[in-house]
Parts: sequence; C-alpha cells; structure tokens
Amino acid sequence: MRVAVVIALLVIGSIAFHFLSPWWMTPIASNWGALDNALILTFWVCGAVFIALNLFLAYSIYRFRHREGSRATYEPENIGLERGLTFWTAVGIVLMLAPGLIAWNKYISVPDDAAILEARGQQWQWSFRFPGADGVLGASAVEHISADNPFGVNPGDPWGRDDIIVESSELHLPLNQPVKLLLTSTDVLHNFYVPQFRAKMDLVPGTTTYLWFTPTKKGTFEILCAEYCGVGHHAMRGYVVVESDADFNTWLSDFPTQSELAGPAAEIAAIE
Ligand SMILES: [Cu+2]
Repeated sequence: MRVAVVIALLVIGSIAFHFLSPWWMTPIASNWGALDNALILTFWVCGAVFIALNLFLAYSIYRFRHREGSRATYEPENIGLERGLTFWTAVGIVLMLAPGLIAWNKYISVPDDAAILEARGQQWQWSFRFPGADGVLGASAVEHISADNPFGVNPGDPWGRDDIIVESSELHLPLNQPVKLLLTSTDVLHNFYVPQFRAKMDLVPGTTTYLWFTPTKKGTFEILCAEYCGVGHHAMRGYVVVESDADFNTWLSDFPTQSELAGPAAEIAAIE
C-alpha cells in the first residue's frame, strides 16, 4: 500500500519536474527544428508510457493487495490483451522512429547551394579551412601535415594554394547561408557539436565525415568536442560567430592562404 503511494508520488513529482525545471534545450539557432520535433515527440511518447505504466502499477498494488482468504486466479493466455499491447507498442515505436528517419534523410542530403569548408580537430583544438577564390578545397593528406601546412594540403594540387587557413578555434559564418562542414581529425576521434545548431558529427581519423546546417540567428555559439578525446577533452572548445556577409568577408580576409603560409618554396619543390 505504501509502495503504491510512493510510486504515485514519483509520477506526480516527475511531471512537476518536467514542467517546472529550468533546464531545457537552448533556443535553436539553425534550420534543424525537425530534430527538436523528433526529440519532443519522443519525450511525449515516453512520458505518456511512463505515466500510464506506473499509475497502473500503483493501482494494481492497491487493488490486488493481500487479503486474508482471497486467492489470485491463474490466467496464462489473454489474446485480446496481447494484441492490444503489441498494437500500441508498435504505434509508439513508429511515432518515435518515423520523424527521426525523416529528419535523418534531410540531415544527410546537403543542399546544392551549401558553402563547403573543412573543420579539423586535433588534441585539443579546432581549426578551419575555406576553399578560397576558386571555391574548391585542395586535396589533402596526413603525410603533408607540417607546421606551415596544418591541414596537410597537397602542395602539388593547384586547387589547394588559395585555400584559406584559419588557425583559430573561432569560426565565423554568414547568416542564412547553408554550410557543409567536412570534418577531419589529425589524431583521434572528436565530435563537432554546437548545441544551438542541434547538429553534431564525429571526426574520424583517416576519413572525412560531414554535417550541414544553416545558421539562422546572429550571435556567438560555443563549439564543444562531444567525443572524449584525451586529458584535454574538456578544453577542446571553440566559437562560431554568425554575422552578416560583409562582417564575415572582413573576418576571412585577415587569414593567410595556404601558399602564403607555406611560402613559394613549397610549390616549387612540388613542381620539381
Ligand atoms: Cu576532441
């Protein structure tokens, strides 16, 4: 009997906590409202099941409590009950999975007008590479990485010479411009995550992953590495500053191209 009351209080407390809690998602600053909707729907489905199951449990403990002289009946099969449970469980699972699958399809379909840039993670910092005037990122490989070539841009690839190298953990992006981030890692697994954009993706050494989003709000948002990557993991932070096109171009013009960084000698060596 007391257990039934405790369980009922647990349900009431959980509902109160949900509605009164100050902790909720940060205001969204990207196009990924579909991910929020999938999450909120999952919350409602799980919440409804949690409430129904626990109240039923409390009710059963009270209703079927021990009484002198009364005996339980044994009922091994109940086809109606099993059909109902199977059907409603299936409805719940479809409700939770379908919006996520639709959102995921959008997540992996990059719009044609997305600007491409590279975000590189290494223990324990971020850096960024823009394609420069030709609009194409040059080929890169780990064996080309050096102090004056942090992205390992292939010195023999002409597309790479005007790539703009941002050796800073602060990334600026123009407002309302879809961006495709190519994600590379110099050393171990990292994960690019900006909570306000809702989007996140692993950086995997030896391959290139990607994610895309459209920043929809001006402001400064924190980049967090969301994959434990060593003792300095907690310090692997950066910032995304979303601003007007003009401010973005001014910011980008301060950074060197790959050939400015490496000097002409690297190119001559590559040609020879
Ligand atoms: Cu990391």
